[in-house]
Amino acid sequence: MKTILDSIKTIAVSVDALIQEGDLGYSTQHNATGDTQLKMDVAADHVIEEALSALAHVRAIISEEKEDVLILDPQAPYTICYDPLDGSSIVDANFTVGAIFGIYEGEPSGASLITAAYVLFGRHIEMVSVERGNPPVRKRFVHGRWHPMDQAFMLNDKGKHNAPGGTQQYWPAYHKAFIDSLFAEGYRLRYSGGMVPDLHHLLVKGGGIFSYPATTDVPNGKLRQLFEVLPFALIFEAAGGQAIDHHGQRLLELAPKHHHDTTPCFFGSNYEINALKKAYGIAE
Ligand code: P6P
Repeated sequence: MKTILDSIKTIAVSVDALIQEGDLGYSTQHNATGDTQLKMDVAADHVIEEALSALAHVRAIISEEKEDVLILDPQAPYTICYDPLDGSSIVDANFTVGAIFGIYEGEPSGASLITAAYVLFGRHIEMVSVERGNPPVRKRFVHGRWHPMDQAFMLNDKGKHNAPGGTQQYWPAYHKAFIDSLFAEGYRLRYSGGMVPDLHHLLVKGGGIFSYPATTDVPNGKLRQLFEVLPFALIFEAAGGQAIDHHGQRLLELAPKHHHDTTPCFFGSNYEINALKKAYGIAE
């Protein structure tokens, strides 16, 4: 696992250089979800594919930017699912974007996710990783070295920040009432449209809630299970928080039928997640 995480560290430097070069033009290609790809999306995906393909013990790699699975070694144990440039729609505004990696042992699912990592291409390159275990091994790579995260990035029981995703006009009424109730309690809005910085912000600030509900325009949610949702579910549970879907099921209990499946998702501190369950009529 160290080799894979060290490879992601090296990948981070290369992708950051692509972002700094800043070719914001659109390619002529579309990803599996139908989004038009930035040339930067395609270039970042290529960098990551090359780096991960050189690793041992990797059965397959699956990119959010590509329809198909790339099989490398059918006898190897690990499948790496990644979103090479999450939030590329906000990179032209010079917002912070990120990359997300899920390392699965066997068929990718919440249960087989063994390591999650994300990279932030912000003021400085930062990487956070969690290796499943009891306790989980949580590490942060910043300013050129790995830092153990004993008490850092642990969520308080209740936070102060509310990161509500999705198009509000398409939210169910009970979801809008829930979001408004948090603001009525004095929560501050912190939402950039980039999943990685928005969730990292909650981890750094000790809690709150990020929500991307089922909406009338995306009834199964927008965020992809294998590349985005499940890695952050592992990270948030390791930080003492909760990560559930709109039925109240732990996201780490999901098993997508297709590798591009999405899900409504909620990540956050216990108080906020329990309040959401109540608003959604989910029995505790
Ligand atoms: P919305 C970026 O496109 C992304 O996939 C995530 O990074 C982000 O959390 C979400 O979509 C934002 O979606 O519909 O709130 O703009």
